[in-house]
Amino acid sequence: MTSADALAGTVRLLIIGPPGAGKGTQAAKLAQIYGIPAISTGDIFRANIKEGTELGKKVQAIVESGSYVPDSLTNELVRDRLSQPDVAAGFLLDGYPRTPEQVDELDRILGGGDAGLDAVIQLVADVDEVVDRLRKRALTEGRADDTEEVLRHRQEVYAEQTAPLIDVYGDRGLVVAVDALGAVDEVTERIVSALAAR
Ligand code: B4P
Repeated sequence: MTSADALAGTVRLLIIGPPGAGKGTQAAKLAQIYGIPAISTGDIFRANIKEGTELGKKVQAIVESGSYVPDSLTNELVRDRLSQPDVAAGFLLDGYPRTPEQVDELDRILGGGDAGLDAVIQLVADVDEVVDRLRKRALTEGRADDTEEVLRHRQEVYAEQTAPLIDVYGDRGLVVAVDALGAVDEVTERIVSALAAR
């Protein structure tokens, strides 16, 4: 049985964790394994900034400061993305929802019941480790929001606004917590096994 067979049918996943936990890294691998698109709001914002679109101009300063883009802009973007035909067999959300208002909006978009999320993958990682990863990325990719001061701010914003969502999804019985430390492939294997065991 393949990993995708283990999750037969439509697969709607969310990956959540502090900045630097490896969400984007794991999302790309899981999308390939399950044959579903990974939807990263961070990537969509960065692509718009790079292309100089209207949206990109609106969000550039916010993203580069490490704060969250207003829910109104983010929700509209995700609503539109989840109306595209390629999500029919499922999707993996990376970095959305990040606030309680975004959770409510996602519930509205998915319509609840059987069409809701199947599982929420929580990447668990120590702050020192993730800050170290992001410092390394600052050197290799030069991302504008990976500077020391912005990194600290992003960790704080995550702790205040996004960490509480784990309890919200925990109460729904959806959270699968996975240790995010170790080699990239090991972490992927842990996630796939944990999802198959549900
Ligand atoms: P994101 O793009 O989601 O940024 P992030 O939290 O840092 O996650 P990222 O995917 O980059 O890091 P990852 O852990 O994969 O968001 C950026 C900004 O966009 C936000 O600050 C905000 O302004 C805005 N935004 C996005 N979504 C929003 C929303 N819903 N609402 C409002 N605003 C929103 O990887 C980090 C590094 O670790 C990588 O360099 C990787 O190579 C490395 N790594 C990964 N796994 C590893 C492993 N196992 N071992 C060693 N290194 C590893």
